[in-house]
Amino acid sequence: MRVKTYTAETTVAAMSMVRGELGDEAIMVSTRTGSDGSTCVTAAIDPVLPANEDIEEREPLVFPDETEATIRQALAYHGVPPWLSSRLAKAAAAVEAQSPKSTAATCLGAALDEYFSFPPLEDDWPEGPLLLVGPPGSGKTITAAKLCARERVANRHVGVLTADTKRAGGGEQLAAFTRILDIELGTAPTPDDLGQALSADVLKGKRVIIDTPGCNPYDEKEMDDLLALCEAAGGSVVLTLPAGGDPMEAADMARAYADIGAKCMIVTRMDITRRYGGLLAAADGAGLNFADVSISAQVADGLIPLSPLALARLLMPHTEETNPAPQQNTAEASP
Ligand SMILES: Nc1nc2c(ncn2[C@@H]2O[C@H](COP(=O)(O)OP(=O)(O)OP(=O)(O)O)[C@@H](O)[C@H]2O)c(=O)[nH]1
Ligand SMILES: [Mg+2]
Repeated sequence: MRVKTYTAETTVAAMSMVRGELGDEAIMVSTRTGSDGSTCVTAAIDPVLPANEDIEEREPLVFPDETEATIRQALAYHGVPPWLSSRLAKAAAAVEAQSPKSTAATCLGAALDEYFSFPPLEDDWPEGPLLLVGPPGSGKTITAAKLCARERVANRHVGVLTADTKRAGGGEQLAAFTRILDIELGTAPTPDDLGQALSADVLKGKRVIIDTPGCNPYDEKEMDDLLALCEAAGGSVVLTLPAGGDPMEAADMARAYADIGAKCMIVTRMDITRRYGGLLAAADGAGLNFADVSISAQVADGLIPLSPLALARLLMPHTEETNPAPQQNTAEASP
């Protein structure tokens, strides 16, 4: 995205500079009055959109209200794609219009709640076994161990299987945790094995978690094999996706997993990420619900549910709660 700040004596003159250089497609990011009374307008334009992106929401240049501008600016920092940022900021501004005393984070929280779903996995356990899928190293095995630990602590019956015999030590990594939790780990590398394991009496009435091998989402054969495992399990497919990373890449990956049945995602590595545009782009692009998030590599730290307000607070500048309308003049300002 190309972001530029224009300074002129009047707002009209600054807007005219924006239009002259960036055109009518430019999106307002922020406005501020300089110490000398001049007007600084920060505007952004994204280059050529990929052919498959939804462009219906591109709007002509308008002055958003303060909350809308603040939220757009915060979302630009996180790399949220402009069309999504625009929708969220407008929805947040509409919330503010109804309750003007709300902070920008509260308004954004309400907008996120409108656009996304946040069912917490523990309370909203899906039908059938839960398969954890995702690109290599995305946190499937640690997440499986965390889910097992949570079920154990809650005194629920839990079963666990691994289909990951592809990578040396793949099963052993999970076995190290299940031994401590005193849960038997079954191995089911093929769809047939998985079908048989799941029909065994020992798993009846249990919440069953299945760890799968890391798959390249762009490799047709690997994804076909993973789809066969998902079909054999007949359960719910949950994507584990690390936060951070390029938002468009995250959206492409998420779509590939949605194509094999993923309906929700557990976002991992929230603790080592500062920019969250990728997780919004993934949920938006693939129509995924947010389940829990992982904020540590330690199994004992578990998973935590994500609420729209918590996500909004992560997205907004930390000064926002005490100073509801910070005005910064570049989209690169840190939150
Ligand atoms: N900091 C941090 N590290 C994490 C988190 N989740 C997973 N990790 C680390 O990420 C690495 C990969 O995690 P795994 O659970 O092995 O990932 P995987 O998806 O099972 O990997 P493959 O089976 O090889 O595809 C490990 O070093 C984990 O400790 C997290 O939330 N925060
Ligand atoms: Mg693994």
